[in-house]
Amino acid sequence: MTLQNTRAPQIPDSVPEGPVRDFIAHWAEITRPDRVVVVDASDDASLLEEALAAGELHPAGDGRYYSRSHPRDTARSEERTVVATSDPSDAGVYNNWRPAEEVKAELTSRLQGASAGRTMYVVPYLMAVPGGPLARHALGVELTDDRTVVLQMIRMARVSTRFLEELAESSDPGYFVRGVQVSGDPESLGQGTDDDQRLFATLADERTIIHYGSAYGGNALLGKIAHALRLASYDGRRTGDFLAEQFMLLGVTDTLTGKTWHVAGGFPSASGKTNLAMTLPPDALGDRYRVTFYGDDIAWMWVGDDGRLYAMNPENGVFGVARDTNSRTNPAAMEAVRPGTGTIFTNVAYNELTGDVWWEGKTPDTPEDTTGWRDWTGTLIDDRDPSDRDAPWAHPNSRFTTALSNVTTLAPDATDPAGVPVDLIIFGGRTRDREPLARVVEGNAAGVYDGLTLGAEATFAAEGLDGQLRYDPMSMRPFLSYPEGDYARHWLDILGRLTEPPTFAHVNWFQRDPDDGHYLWSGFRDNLRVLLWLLAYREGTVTGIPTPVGVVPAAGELDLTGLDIPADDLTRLLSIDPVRWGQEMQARSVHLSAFADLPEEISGAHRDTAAALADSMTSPDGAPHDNS
Ligand code: GTP
Ligand code: SPV
Ligand code: MN
Repeated sequence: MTLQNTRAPQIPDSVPEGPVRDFIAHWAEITRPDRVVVVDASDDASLLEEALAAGELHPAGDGRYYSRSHPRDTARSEERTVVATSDPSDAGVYNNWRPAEEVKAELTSRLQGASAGRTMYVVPYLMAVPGGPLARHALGVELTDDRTVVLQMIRMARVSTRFLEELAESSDPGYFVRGVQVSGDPESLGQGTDDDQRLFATLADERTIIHYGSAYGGNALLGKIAHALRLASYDGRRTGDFLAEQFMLLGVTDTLTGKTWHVAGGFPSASGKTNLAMTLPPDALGDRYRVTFYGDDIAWMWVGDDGRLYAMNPENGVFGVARDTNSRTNPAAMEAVRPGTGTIFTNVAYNELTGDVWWEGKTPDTPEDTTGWRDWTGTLIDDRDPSDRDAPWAHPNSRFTTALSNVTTLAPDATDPAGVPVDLIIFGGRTRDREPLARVVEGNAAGVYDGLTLGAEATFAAEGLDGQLRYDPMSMRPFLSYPEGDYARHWLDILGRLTEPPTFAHVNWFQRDPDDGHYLWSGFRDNLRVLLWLLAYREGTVTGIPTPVGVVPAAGELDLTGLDIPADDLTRLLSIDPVRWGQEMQARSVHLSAFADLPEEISGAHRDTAAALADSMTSPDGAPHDNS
C-alpha cells in the first residue's frame, strides 16, 4: 500500500498560468498523484516502451501491442453512468440524471488520494477535424492516472501540447472540457455489488467529466463517448448549432458517373457501424463502386451555408469490435491492424511465445497448436478448467485500437474542415424479425420518428445486457444527455433549417429464419447493395413498393449480381407483416408516452403509421405484403 502524499506534486512549467493550470492543480490536490506529466502525441514511443517494461502491454508483432483489462472491467457500465447538472429539468428517461452538487461531492470524496503512487497524465486533445466550424466545442484536457488510457487516447483523438498554448492565447481560455479519469483499484471497487464504487459522471452544464473506476473504452477514454457524444450533444442543443450522434459516416462513389454520396448511420453499440463504414464493395460490384471511410462511431452534424446537412467525424482512430473480423467480413479492418500500425489489441487471446493474437471468427477454428496461447483473462488455454473448455478465448467485447491514418479506405477529404454533405441517414439494429432489409421513410418527422423508435437487441458492448430487446433512440440511448422530447425537437429544428434534407431509411442486416435461426441476409460487404438501392431511390431511378411502414425495395431492383441468395429468404427479407407490426405499434405507444414534451410532429408520424397499418389490415388486399 502506498502512503498518501502529504503534498500535491509540482505541475510542469510547460502548462501556462490560467484555467488549465488551475484545473490540474485542483484535481492533483484531491487525487494526490506522485507526479504530473504533460503528454504530446510525439511521446507515444517512450510511453509504449514504459508500458512494455511495466507489463501493461505485451508485444503483438511488428509494432503492435496487446493489453488485457481487469476481468471485471471489459465494457461500458450503463448503470454506473450519470449525467449531472444543476437543473432538474435536464432529467430525461435514459440519461440517469442526478443533481450536480451531490455527484461532485460523492466523486470528490472517492477521489481523495485515489492516484497515490501513480502518475497523473495531462492529455490535451481535440475531438474534431482541426479548423472546422465546431472545433471550439472539441477542445479538452483529460487528466488520467493510467498509461494505457493515454496510449489509447493518442490513437483515438488528436493529442497535442499545442492545444494548451492555443487555450492560453484564446479569448475564452476557460472554454475546454475538463476530464478527470481515475482507474482505482479494480480489486476493491465492488463492481456489480450493492457497494459499487464506480461512478462515471458528465457534469454537462459545467463541461466537466469525472470518471472513477474503469480503465476500459468509453468508461475511460473521455474524449470519445463522454465528450464527443454526451457532452457534445448537450452543447449542440444548448447552442442550437449542431447534432452529435453515435453515427458512422461513409462515402459511396459511382466511378461510372463520378458521383459521390455520403451516408450517415445510427446502429446501437456493436451492431455494425465499423463494419459498414469500412466495407469494401462485393467483388462483383468492385469495378464500378468505391466505398470510402470517414468515421465509424461518432458524427457531428450542422447546417451548411448551402442548406445541406454537413457532417464530420470528431475522432482520430477506430476502437473496433474484434469478434468476427476477418479478411472476408472486413478486409479493410484487417488491413488497418496490419504490422507497423501501432495497433493495440485489448482482451483478445494472446500467444506469449509468438506474440500472435486471435479472436472468435478471426479464423473458423481456434489455433490448432495451443502452445503459448492464453485466453483474454490470462489463463493458459492448456490449463483451463475442463468446464471452461467451450468458453470463448477472446472477450466478446474485445477490441482493436488503430489510428485513422492506418485505414487504407480513408476518404481523401476525411480531414476537410468543411465536412461532407449527408444524402442519406439510416437507422438499424439487431432485429431478428419484423424489420425488413430496408425501408425508406419519407420526410423529416417520419425520419426522426423512425430514429426514436429504433428497437434492437442489446449487445455485449454494455455490461450484462447482451440479447435483451430494447428501444435505443437513434442508437443514442446510453449517450443521451438531456430529455428525449427536447432531443426530438432539436433534431426537427436542425432539419427544418435545411433546403435539401437527407433521405431517411431503416435497414436490418440481422433478420433471422424463424425455424433454424440463420441470418437471412449475407451482410457485411453485401450491405452496399442495399445502400445503392437507397441512393437510387433518392435519385428517383427506382420506385420500390410502398407499404404502411415505408417504401421497400422490389426484389428486382436490388443489384444482386454475384450473390447467391435463396428466393424464399429474399422474399422474407422484403416482406412486411402487418400483424407483427401492429403489436410493435402498441409497444411504441408505451415507449413514446414516457417522453415529456414530445413534438406533435412525432406523435403525428406515429399516428399516421398506425393508421396506415390499420388500413392495410382492413383493405381487401390486406394480406401480408409480399414483394417477390
Ligand atoms: P461499437 O463500436 O460498439 O459502437 O460497435 P459497431 O456498431 O461499430 O459494431 P461493429 O461494426 O464493430 O460490429 C459488431 C459486431 O457485429 C461484429 O462482431 C461484427 O462482425 C458484426 N456485424 C457487423 N456487420 C454485420 C452484418 O452485416 N451481418 C452480420 N451478421 N454481422 C455483422
Ligand atoms: C460503444 O460501446 O458504442 C463503443 C465502444 O463505441 S466504447 O468506447 O467502449 O463506448
Ligand atoms: Mn459506439
